[in-house]
Amino acid sequence: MSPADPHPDVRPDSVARRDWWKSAVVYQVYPRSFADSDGDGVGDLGGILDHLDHLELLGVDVVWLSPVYRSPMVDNGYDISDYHDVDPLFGTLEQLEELIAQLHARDMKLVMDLVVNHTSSAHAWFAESRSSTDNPKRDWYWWRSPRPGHEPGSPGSEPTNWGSAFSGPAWTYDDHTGEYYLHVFAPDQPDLNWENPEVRQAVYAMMRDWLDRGVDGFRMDVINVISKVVGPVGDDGRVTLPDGVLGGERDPRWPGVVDTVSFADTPAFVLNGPRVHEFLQEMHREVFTDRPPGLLIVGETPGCSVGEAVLYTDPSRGELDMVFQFEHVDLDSGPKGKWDVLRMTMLQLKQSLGRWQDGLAEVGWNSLYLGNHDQPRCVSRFGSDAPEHREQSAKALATVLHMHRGTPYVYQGDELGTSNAGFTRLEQLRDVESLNHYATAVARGEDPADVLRALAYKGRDNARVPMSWDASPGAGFTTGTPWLDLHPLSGSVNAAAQVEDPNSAFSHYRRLIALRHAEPCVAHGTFRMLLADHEQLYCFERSFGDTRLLVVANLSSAADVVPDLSELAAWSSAEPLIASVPGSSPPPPTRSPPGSPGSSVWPDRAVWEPLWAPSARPSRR
Ligand code: TEU
Repeated sequence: MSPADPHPDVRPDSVARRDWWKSAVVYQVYPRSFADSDGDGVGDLGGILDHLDHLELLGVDVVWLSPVYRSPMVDNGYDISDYHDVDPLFGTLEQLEELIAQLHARDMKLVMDLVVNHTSSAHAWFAESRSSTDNPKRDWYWWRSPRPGHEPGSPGSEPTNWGSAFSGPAWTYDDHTGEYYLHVFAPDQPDLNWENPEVRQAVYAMMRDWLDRGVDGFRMDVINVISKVVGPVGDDGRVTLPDGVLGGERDPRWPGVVDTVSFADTPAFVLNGPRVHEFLQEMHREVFTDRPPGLLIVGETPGCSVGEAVLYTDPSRGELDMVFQFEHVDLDSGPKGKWDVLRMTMLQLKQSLGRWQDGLAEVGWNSLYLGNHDQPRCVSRFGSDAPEHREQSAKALATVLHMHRGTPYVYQGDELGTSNAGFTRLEQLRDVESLNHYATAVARGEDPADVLRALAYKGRDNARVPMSWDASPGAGFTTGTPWLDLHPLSGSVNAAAQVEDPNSAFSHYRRLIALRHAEPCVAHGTFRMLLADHEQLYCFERSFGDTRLLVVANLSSAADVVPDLSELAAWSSAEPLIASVPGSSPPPPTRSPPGSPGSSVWPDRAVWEPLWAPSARPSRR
């Protein structure tokens, strides 16, 4: 290290070992919807193995595989009944091992999704726990007595007044032993009791087994929910869980979930709980210490503030490498929650992401995402999926995301500019969250058409529509009947139509990913927002040593918005590096010459439109 080196911690040798994921791009595969190799209409491991060329061509470094473990599939695999095996719906353990080997042979890594806040109610641990009040595993889950003075099992007799993220109370009564168990999500997803050291050791042992099998890390589902707020030990010798205030304020950190009309605000008792950092540090010690470098631990952390994220991702604390925060995907949630859809502005998006860039500039690291299997399609939400704008909008959003400081995540299909599915009927939906919400909201008197409109805009099935590989009748996804209808645009918006086309969304993603690999400024440069108050342009500067990059994206629907060059005067002679405008795409980027005055990712145009035409807006303010 030379004394003059301004970035001693990111020299290439240490990058290769420790911080490799700063210059990496992750691709999320939702196996059920990726590719079906056996014609049963459901995607599987064989389908993923068939499409590794697509991932390699795109240039991604890591595959995050949503759960393929044995599961009753109440929540499409986020309800795991056996952590050590693959569900037959998806294939076999041998195929998973084959996938690991083939990804490694192509210089890609595999990060497994892992759900350890809860198991499936069909897991053997839960069967034992449920069997009797004195079973050794009874305390592996949260069992509590009915509220005194109430008929056990009747509404109001739940041990606390917490609501579940998937509608209804967070407790389910089990008349076999006359007690309730806690589930922050569906009743089929009982929460593990992380207060119990045996639970934690069982989880760590299972994680070590997967690392021994060659996986390269984990995406830890709702990992900041594992520590609950507990009260003093009660008469039954178990710690008490406190009631919340009914009708109180919703916790602004997790507006996405929980009906606070009927229930107290659960997030206050389960998010970023008192022992979460202790548990994560223990997990890190027990699972990752003494392993060769090259592993990745990313935590899904709804309701995580910038301050919490710094704690979770400060390398010196040994917890997580990066987190998925939810602030920007809750900008369109109103006071009544996720389905109370608000219009948001591009300025809000910019301010939110900008705050996270600043907040993690010195310590910690951002995961960068605009969509995943739980979110609507990013082009329909943050851009415009109008026919005349969709492709440009998708590209511009990609430019903005990939040029931020952090590790970008591409959700399957986003690289094709896939939009929302345009659901119009309840029968088109499959997701437990959406179906439960519809039933609950309509039962309490909401207009079914309004409820459906909100589900069509924000429902998770949007992201779960099968991948469009080609224009054939099954979209190249299946030869059978797909478990969820194919995308209405699969005939034109598909991989086959895009991979060879230099102006496609796919090629644009390719160039962005290649630029991150080639240009250290993208991975390691500082971030500075420009034109911070501009309502149409998303503009920022990255800087690293002698290299500077300018990113300008017009996220409005107006074609003629141009930056005020007096503010960007220093850039007037910069060479465009990547542009998403058809016909002007430059060749794949190369590293900028040392000492060059600057390279730019300019100009980049796209669109920003109101999310809803006024007449169709399901909820407003
Ligand atoms: O999601 C947790 C989460 O907070 C939300 O995104 C959730 O999906 C819901 O949409 C809130 O409204 C994780 C998984 O990503 C999700 O697929 C699972 O359903 C959930 O945990 C339970 O395991």
